[in-house]
Amino acid sequence: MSERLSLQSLPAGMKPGVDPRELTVGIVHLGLGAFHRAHQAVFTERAAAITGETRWGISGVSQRSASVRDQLAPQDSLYSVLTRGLDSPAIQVIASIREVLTAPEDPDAVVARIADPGVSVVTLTVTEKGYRAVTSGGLDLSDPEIQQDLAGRPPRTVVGQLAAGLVRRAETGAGPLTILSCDNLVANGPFLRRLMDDYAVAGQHKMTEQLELARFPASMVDRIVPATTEADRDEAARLLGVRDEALVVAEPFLQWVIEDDFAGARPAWEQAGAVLTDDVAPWEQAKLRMLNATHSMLAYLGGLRGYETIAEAVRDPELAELAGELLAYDVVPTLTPPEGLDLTAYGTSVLERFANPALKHRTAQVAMDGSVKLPVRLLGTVRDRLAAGAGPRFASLAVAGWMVYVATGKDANGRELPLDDPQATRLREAVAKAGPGAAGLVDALLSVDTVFDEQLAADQTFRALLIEGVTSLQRR
Ligand code: CS2
Repeated sequence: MSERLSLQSLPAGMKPGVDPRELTVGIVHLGLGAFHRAHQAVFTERAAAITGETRWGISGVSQRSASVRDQLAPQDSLYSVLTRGLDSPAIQVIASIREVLTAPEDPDAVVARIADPGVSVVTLTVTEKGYRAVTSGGLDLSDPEIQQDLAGRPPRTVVGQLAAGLVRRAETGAGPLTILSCDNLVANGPFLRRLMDDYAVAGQHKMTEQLELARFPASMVDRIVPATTEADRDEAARLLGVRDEALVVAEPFLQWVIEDDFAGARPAWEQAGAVLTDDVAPWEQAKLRMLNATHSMLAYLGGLRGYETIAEAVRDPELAELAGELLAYDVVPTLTPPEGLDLTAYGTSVLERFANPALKHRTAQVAMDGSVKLPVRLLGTVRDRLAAGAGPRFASLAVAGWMVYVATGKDANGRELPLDDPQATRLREAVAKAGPGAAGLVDALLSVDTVFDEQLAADQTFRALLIEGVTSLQRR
C-alpha cells in the first residue's frame, strides 16, 4: 500500500477532532519527538474540538534532524496515534500540528515564530540533556553550543532560541509569553527560568522586561511512548487504510498536571482532561520518583539480564519484587502525596502499565542518558533516605545497575548494551581508570561529579550499598 495519509486521502470515519485548515498557530513546541505528538498535541486537539477555538494550532520545532518534517510534510502535517492496551489497538488521526520547523536549517524562522504576536505559549519536550544544565541546576556556560549562541549566531540551543524569541517579541509588540517545560525534571518550570536568567546575565541581554513578564509554570507529563517500529506502521496502515510515516505509538494512559500560572491566553486544556493546579510539585515528585525511578531500575537490571523490553523485565518475578521494594521501602517514605492520590495504588498501577505486553518499550530506550536521568529519578530519594538515617538499598541497587550496565556493556547472553549518553566519553574514561573489584568501579563512577555531588560521593552508607549492589550484579 503506497497512498499516504493526507487531507485528501483521509478515510471517512478517521476525521481528526478539528479541521486543520481552520487552525492558526498559537503555540510553538520545541522538541517535536514522538512524546509531544502522543501527549500535548493530543490534549491540544481535544481542547480545540471541545471549545471550537481555532487559535491553538501548533508550530512544531525539530531540534536536530529534518526527519519529522520529511514525514509530516507530504501528509499535510497529519499523523496518527496508535494506542496499544490490553484490548485491540485503536487509532486516531491528530491535526493540531500546523507547521514543522527544523531548527538547524532555519534558526531564524524559529525565533520569528516565538516572536509571533499570535503565539502566547511555548511548550518544550527537549529531554533532560536538551537543557544544557549543570548538576547543581544552572546553565552550563562551558557548553560550546551555549557559548556560540551567546556570541550572537542564529541560536541553536533551546535557551538561546527562547532568549532570542523574547528579545524579538519586544520588537514585534507581542504580549508576555508563557514557557511551559514538559520534561521529566524536578520543578521543570523554575529550573528553566533559572537557565534563562543565567543566559541573560552571561549575554547581557536586553530582554530583562520580556523575561520578567514571562511565566514558567511547572508541569508533570505522563504517557509511555515507545519508539515506533515498522510493524507498528504496518498495523496502522491496516487500521487506517492509508500509510502514515509519522505514526506514534502509546499506551492508553494519559496524564498532564499543569501549574496554573500563565502570562496570557492558553488553550482550555482542562476541558481535555488536564489538571490545572496551584502546586504541581507533589504530582511531579511522585511521578519521577515512582514511575521513572522503577522504569530506570527495570531498564538496567532487565537489560543486564538480557530482556529486550520493559514488559519482559517486569514480568520477571525477582525484578518485579525489587521494583515493588524500591517503591515501598525507599521512595514512598520520602513523598507527600498530592490530594486524591493513593501512593500504594499508584505504584501498583505503574507496574501494571509497564507489564503491557503490546507496548514493545525497549529497555535500551529507557536506559539511555542515564547520567542526566539518575539525578532526577533516583538520587533525590537516596539523599532524603540518607538524611533520615535510613539505608536506601533498592535505590542504590538501581544506581549499581546503571554502573554495571555502563561498565560491562554486555548483557547476560553476551549481547551488546550500547552506552547512549551525553557523557559517554567521560563515563568510559572513568571506568577505564577504575581500580580493582566492585569498590574500584563504584569509586570511579562516584567521582563523576556531573552526576554525583561531593556530599553524596563521600557518603559511606551509599558507597557501601553501591558496592553490595555491584557485587551481587557482577556475581550473576
Ligand atoms: C522513560 C520515560 O524513557 C524513559 O526514561 O522513563 O520516557 C517514561 O516512559 C515517561 O516519563 C512516562 O510518562
